[in-house]
Amino acid sequence: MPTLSFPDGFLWGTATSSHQIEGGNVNNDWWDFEHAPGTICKESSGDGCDSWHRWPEDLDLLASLGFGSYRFSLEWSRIEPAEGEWSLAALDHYRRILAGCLERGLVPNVTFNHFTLPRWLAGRGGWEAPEAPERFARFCERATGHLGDLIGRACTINEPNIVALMGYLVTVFPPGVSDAGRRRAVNESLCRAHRLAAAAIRSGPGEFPVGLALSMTDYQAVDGGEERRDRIRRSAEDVFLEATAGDDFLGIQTYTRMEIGPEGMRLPAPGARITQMGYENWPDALEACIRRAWDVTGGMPLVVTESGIGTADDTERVTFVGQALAGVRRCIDDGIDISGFTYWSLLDNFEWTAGYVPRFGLVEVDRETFERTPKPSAHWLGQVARSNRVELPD
Ligand code: GCO
Repeated sequence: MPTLSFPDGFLWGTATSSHQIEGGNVNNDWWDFEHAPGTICKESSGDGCDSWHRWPEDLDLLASLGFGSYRFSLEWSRIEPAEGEWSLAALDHYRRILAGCLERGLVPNVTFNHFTLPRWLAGRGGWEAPEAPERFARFCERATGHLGDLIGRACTINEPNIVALMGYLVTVFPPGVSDAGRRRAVNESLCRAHRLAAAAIRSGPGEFPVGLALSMTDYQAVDGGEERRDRIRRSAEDVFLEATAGDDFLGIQTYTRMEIGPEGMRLPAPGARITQMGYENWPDALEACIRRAWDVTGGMPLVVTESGIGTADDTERVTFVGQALAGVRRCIDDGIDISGFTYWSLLDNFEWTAGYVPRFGLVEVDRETFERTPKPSAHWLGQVARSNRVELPD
């Protein structure tokens, strides 16, 4: 059995986001999107995994499994429920989670925005509102003032490229429109929001790395699709990679590859292995995206802030992660500065329009009792984290 060891200090963690696990986030744009008449959302986020109440259990699990870090997000709509009105109780709640991480030896990686916007801002046009980047930066400043001394690492915005693409072109995120010009404008607004937010977070208490969490896909040109691929990749990734100049690190979030011919994106070939998300099971995508991020940013320090698979077959999860990690190890061998791997996700949770169907979790959650049951993959990856080594099947 081949064994891959990782450098000392390599950080193993898992990730979640507020709207996907907390439950009861009724004051944001996603809640409205889930409940709109004729919505394409499969179901309401509802109670989530009830992590608003059960977070100590989540942290206990993580620590006892052997992980060293936890990535979670702040719910803006709870902290600033109306414009300029700050909930100290909500900030204290997140402060307790941060302290809970530190008590258990988990490095807390805080995401300031993971897809959801407070209703008051969404009502004014969300990221299209001219004041949105400044309002976001003000939120970051306020939250960092309350929490910064306990933060271990910060991501400003989660996958801004997906927010713009899915919300303003593909129609599966709020506000559900398809308009290339508006998508471009939202791209710009999000890049600006990232830069203002990074500066705001840096100016507060605490000393920790600040960066962006970017969704990256292994876009592969086929049959002469190079030009088309480059065009797609430019607005989907490159404009954001450029906006990371001056950051402390880049968070890479990769799930799959996509083949692009001269006519555009292709569906997976017949016979390809498909995940519950409808895209291909292609673990090597992670290595390709790490290498590209390293090249395009001219050597920015990297962390995998998300990678994982939606599957009902937990054995497939272990195989997928093992193969993805072999790619990470090859990148390290080639001198790429990559210092952590964060599995998406700790829990089976609310997967946006797809509801609770896709199973990304290392831990199963009973939908009625909220009881958590670690899957074999949780023990496997926890052991990897503990030993800093991966035993790959032959
Ligand atoms: C994203 C988000 C997560 C998803 C995960 C699985 O990458 O889209 O960060 O919220 O749940 O990616 O699709």
